[in-house]
Amino acid sequence: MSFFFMRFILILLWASSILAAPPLSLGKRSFKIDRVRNPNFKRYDGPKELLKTYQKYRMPIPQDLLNSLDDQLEDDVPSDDAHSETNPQTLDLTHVNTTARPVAAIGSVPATPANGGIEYISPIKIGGQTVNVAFDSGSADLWVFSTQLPTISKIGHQAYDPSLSRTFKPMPGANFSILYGDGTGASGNVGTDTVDVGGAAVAGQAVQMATAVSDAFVTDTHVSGLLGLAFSQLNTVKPVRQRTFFENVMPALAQPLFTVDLRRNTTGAYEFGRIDGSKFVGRLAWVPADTKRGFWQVSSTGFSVGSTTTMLAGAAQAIVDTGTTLMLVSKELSDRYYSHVVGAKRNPAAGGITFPCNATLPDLLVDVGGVYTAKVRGPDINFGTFQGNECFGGIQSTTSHFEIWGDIFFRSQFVVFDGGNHLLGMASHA
Ligand SMILES: *[C@@H]1O[C@H](CO)[C@@H](O)[C@H](O)[C@H]1NC(C)=O
Ligand SMILES: *[C@@H]1O[C@H](CO)[C@@H](O)[C@H](O)[C@H]1NC(C)=O
Ligand SMILES: *[C@@H]1O[C@H](CO)[C@@H](O)[C@H](O)[C@H]1NC(C)=O
Ligand SMILES: CC(=O)N[C@H]1CO[C@H](CO)[C@@H](O)[C@@H]1O
Repeated sequence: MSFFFMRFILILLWASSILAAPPLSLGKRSFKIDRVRNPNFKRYDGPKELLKTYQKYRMPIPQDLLNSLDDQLEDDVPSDDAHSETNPQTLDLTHVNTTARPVAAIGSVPATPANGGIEYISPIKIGGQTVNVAFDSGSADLWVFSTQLPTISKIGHQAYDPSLSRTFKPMPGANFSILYGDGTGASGNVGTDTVDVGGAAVAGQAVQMATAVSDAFVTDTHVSGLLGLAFSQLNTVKPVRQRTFFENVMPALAQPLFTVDLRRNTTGAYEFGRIDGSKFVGRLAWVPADTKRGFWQVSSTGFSVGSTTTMLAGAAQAIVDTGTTLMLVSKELSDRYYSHVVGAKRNPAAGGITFPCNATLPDLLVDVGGVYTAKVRGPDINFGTFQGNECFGGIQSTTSHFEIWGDIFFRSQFVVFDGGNHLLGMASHA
């Protein structure tokens, strides 16, 4: 039924552009994408995830981590020059393209998270073609594998073919190059097409078509692109930065927000335009998000560990990032936390904290915005086996002055990203 409806919308769109009719309005609706656990399980690679996070945010990398990853690094570390592509910029929206048009539609799309929860993937439709992408609240590019890639890079992937789309339009002279830092980068050219995310659709959305992707993306056949949910000052399209899917669809949504429901073992969801009250317990706490650097950033006043009720002071700024697996916190917090874990140590072979896999992990309570205490459940902080009986910590220390709260944090929290009011809403998962 939903599939039928979506085709109906596309045909209407096509017709309406021919007749130069006013924009189609179907009223405000909300949309949902289910996310399910991926059966293809990959060995957990904690050090690699840690490196990815440091590099995504251009943080200093500890020497022992570099040593532990010696072989991979030779191929994967991009140059400083390349890094500057993703350098957070000051707010300047004057060069952002604003001609895309949100279109209300309805439907839902099945989704498949990958690699045992290291990443979560969701299918989107571009010009009617399904592509599985990872949603990333820490970046602002929508790029996908395209048929322009060399055949060998496309094996096992869904490559978007603009020549088969009636709604595709090239954007002459535009190009992009994004490097997340771990070799998971892409570059190519740009066009626009109708992008449908579980029923929420934008006509004329900028779609960045890869003509080159890094090996790490080639080998990860679960993911054929990324959909950035941060703000467009981080977008890498040149000469004119492009607005994100969420920025474009927001005016058509019942509420100007999306919600993130990521779970360790069970199906989760991204929803656009509505808050599903059955997904969380109690009331949502609303926290102002600082978005001036293009990220969803919150402040934290402190934390506590386990059943200790006294919060320890420790002011921090944190970027809330669905595209990062681990949770990077201040060294002070990390040290305090692991002082409660018997056998936890900085493991030179891992370049991060490991502990005996049978260790009991206490909960971490972390303040958000001075108004909410998020409980990160102990068992969720075990990222998985590193070597033998040593497990890699899902919490590691930042080497920068800000923290990155990735999927380890989301496993216990239902999070609302309110783009209309620049707020984050949080509550414990139901
Ligand atoms: C702006 O976007 C529209 C469609 O969304 C596209 O046709 C146009 O080429 C873009 N303009 C620039 C300067 O990027
Ligand atoms: C990308 O576009 C910019 C601005 O139009 C241009 O200066 C640059 O040479 C282009 N890069 C490539 C690799 O085509
Ligand atoms: C964990 O396993 C080790 C070795 O098998 C054992 O010595 C230790 O007592 C166990 N610890 C816990 C908390 O079960
Ligand atoms: C039902 C199920 O898959 N449970 C798993 C949830 O994740 C933990 C940690 O990876 C496993 O130990 C459980 O078996």
